[in-house]
Amino acid sequence: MQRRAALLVVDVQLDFCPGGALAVPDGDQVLRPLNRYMELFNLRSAPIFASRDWHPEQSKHFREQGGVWPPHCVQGTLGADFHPGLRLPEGTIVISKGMAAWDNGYSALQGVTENGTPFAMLLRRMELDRLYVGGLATDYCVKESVLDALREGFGVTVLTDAIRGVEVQPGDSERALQAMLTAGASQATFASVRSSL
Ligand code: VGL
Repeated sequence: MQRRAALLVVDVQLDFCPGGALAVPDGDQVLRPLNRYMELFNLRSAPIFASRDWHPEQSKHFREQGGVWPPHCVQGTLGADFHPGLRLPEGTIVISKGMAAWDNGYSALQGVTENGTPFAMLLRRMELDRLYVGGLATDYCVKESVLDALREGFGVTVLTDAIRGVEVQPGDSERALQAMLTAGASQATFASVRSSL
């Protein structure tokens, strides 16, 4: 593997899993593959980032304020917690996004660490040049994070066995994947990542 690769786990929070406020169909199915990826990256001493939607109570992202989504992942609520089945290794760096009332917060690349460091700046500082990306949801936050990372000049590999989509319209996830690939992302599944990392 490229020595400068990292794993980005996008928004595996209770509100995006079955029973949550904005449940992604089969969203919890990403847990098992992502746990394997995290174990692998951890073994290879590659950094692991976990993004989270971290909205204020009032957000233009929410229906009540003119947005399209039911309230979800409000700071400090249970629904904003990472799914308890997600085994985040010690040292995982949490990236919060969507924290301003005007901010949809789709892209993890626009997020910040707990110290307030912009994620993209941190990636450059750590001299990372490729992100392996899985999580929720394929057609929103995964897609926007991947497109943004590509725009910022990072290589991106989409982990197609570790993503699920909201599918507001049937086919949204497949279209999102095609858009990511067209923009320059690669795709991979566990066996090939393990042998190349
Ligand atoms: C997301 C819809 C609304 C996501 C966030 O994490 O993909 N989707 N907000």
